[in-house]
Amino acid sequence: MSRDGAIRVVDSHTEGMPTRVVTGGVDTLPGDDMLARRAAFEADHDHLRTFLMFEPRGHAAMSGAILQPPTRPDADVAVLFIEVSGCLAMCGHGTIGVATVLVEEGMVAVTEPVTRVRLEVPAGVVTADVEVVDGHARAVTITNVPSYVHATDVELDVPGLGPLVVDVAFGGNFYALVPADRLGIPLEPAREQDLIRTGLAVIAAADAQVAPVHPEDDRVGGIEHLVVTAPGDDGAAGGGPVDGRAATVIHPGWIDRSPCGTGTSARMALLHARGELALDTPYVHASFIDSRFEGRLVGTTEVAGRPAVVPTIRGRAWVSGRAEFVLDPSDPFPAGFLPALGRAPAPQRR
Ligand code: PYC
Repeated sequence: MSRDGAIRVVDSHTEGMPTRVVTGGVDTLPGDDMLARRAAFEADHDHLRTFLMFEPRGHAAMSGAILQPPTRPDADVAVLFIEVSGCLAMCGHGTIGVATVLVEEGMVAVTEPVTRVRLEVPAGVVTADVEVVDGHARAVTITNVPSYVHATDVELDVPGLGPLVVDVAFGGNFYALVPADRLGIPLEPAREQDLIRTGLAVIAAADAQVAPVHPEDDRVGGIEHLVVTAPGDDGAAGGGPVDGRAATVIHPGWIDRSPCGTGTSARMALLHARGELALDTPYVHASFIDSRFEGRLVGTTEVAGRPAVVPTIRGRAWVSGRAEFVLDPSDPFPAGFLPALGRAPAPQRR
């Protein structure tokens, strides 16, 4: 896997959140499944992630997906999700971005009105039903991995904040969830830095004090995300009514521009467990920039004996560019830098 060869990407954004889809230039990773391949990538190729995600080629809220051949017969394409924070087990906005790119670039057989793509991700297999009109992707509904509540009303001791009660749920990744009014910070873009500062303290406390591990695979665990929630409203500012609002704070320091597909799944699992969201009921979730996903719980199931739900998330992505990334041997920043996240722009090679 050479970084000196060109890496081909198709850039997209899902409801405002980027997915840089790597379509060529990265070899097939070793490993029997996508969690093993994720471990191999983290051990030997993480420089490719920082090369593509960090500045000057990316930015503090960059995220992406590396396409791979599947390891299992029930999937069409495999995906490794990369972002500034690391490699995710699952990513909802990224899945919508990947499915859109596969259709728009003609990388799968496209059928109208719906093209179904089965994607193998580290957390399992998710299906993406792409609504296609005149050859173009108009919206994508993903059926996520089973989601469940890990713990409710956990009292954390958050340094600098004191005791804080949160819930923890799994929606493809583990999420801590807390109402914004409990933090005393409104979900406004102008309060982004306050949300990030406080959110990171809560994430660190939740990760250390709850330390969740998926009961079916201990390679999936830890908390790197916090969904700061707010109730629904009539959408008077435009865009129509919503059932809930959220800002998803992500380690090491950014906020999802989309309503976060896996975070929406975790929130819907929690609402269902509380008797506040019935099956087959649309749940419109708005991000902190007011972009929307429509979630829905389409069934119940079990995860290692725990009650779980099957969420779907419907949203839209747009292709925004096509590029080839190359590394000039004299480029002093082969692994990128990210001052916003404390990764200093010190030259890494001269
Ligand atoms: O949409 O699931 C999501 C997601 C995870 C991290 C950023 N977006």
